[in-house]
Amino acid sequence: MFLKPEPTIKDLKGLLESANFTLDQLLNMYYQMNLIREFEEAIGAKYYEGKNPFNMASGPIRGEMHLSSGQEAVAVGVGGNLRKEDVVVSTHRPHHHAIAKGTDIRKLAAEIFGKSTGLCGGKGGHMHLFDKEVRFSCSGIVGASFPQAAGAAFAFKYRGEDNVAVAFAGEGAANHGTFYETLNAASLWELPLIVVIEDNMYADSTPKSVALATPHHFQRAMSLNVPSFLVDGMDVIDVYLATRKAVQRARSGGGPSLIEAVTYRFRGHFEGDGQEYRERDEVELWRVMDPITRLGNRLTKLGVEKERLENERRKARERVEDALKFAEESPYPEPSTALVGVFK
Ligand SMILES: Cc1ncc(C[n+]2csc(CCOP(=O)(O)OP(=O)(O)O)c2C)c(N)n1
Repeated sequence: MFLKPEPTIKDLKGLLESANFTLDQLLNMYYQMNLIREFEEAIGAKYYEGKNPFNMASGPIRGEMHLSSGQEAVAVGVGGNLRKEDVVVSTHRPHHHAIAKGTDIRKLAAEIFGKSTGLCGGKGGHMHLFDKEVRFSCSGIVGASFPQAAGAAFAFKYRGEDNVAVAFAGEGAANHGTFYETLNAASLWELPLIVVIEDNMYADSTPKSVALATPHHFQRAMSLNVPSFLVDGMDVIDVYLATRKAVQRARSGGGPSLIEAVTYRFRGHFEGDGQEYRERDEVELWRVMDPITRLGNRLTKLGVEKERLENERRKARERVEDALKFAEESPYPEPSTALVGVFK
């Protein structure tokens, strides 16, 4: 387990001051992380409606479902450094990245419910989100985010735009050939690419210890001359500050970086996963490092009243309730539109 020790309050204040990082920014991150957690937990609860006995083809949300509870700090720490024009390419576990990039959560929820008001008119579903507005996309193909984001980064460089492209991926995806090929090309061509590996230690049910020849992804990236950051993925400040350096480097023509964020998913690989591959105690141990509680505790120590934090949580919950209501009340796509927007 890699986690950085909790800074003392004096260290934390010094860090915020030296990094020119304000309390308001931290509070906004607290809100964003709560928004993601509330969204995911609400989707998780809805997912099980009508699935007794468990059947993926029944209920208001159908198909597979991969949630990211526990990994919010990675999405928010990275997203906090991005502009609307930057590109984010995500994976089969995409909701936290989409929300942190600024996707409208009503349209996101509607897409997950398969409704016509969704991001893709209800035809993509939870794993195939596409949001042209904020330049966000994802797919269920493990390892696909690397070359896709590199393509966007190439386009930015070619056009002389100072935008960056971010590829999120799990540690399992980093064993795919696309990881090496992309980092090699991006390093050679100095592309404004940031590869973020969310190392939650399991690829489906396979622990990283039996699949990776090195404990760290940055070792592999550095062999291709890609500067890398090893961050505590349960600490939004650590993720934010490392990403800031990577983004500055990319925007100023310095080329790609890798961020290795050590994190944990509190829920199974997919909803319905029996999770026999890991001990309950392990999950409980990681829950102690919950990134939202951790940031909340720091904010309290920095003088933010408990009521203010509760207020942020309530605002997040209300926005999620509104989004789910919108999604549930929206119509399904008309059968006559089944072939609209698909390759023929
Ligand atoms: C090319 C490809 N191979 C296999 C799969 C099946 N699959 C879906 S998710 C997954 C595990 C991914 O693990 P990781 O990249 O660590 O991401 P995490 O689920 O931990 O977020 C696998 C093998 C797939 N979707 N695509």
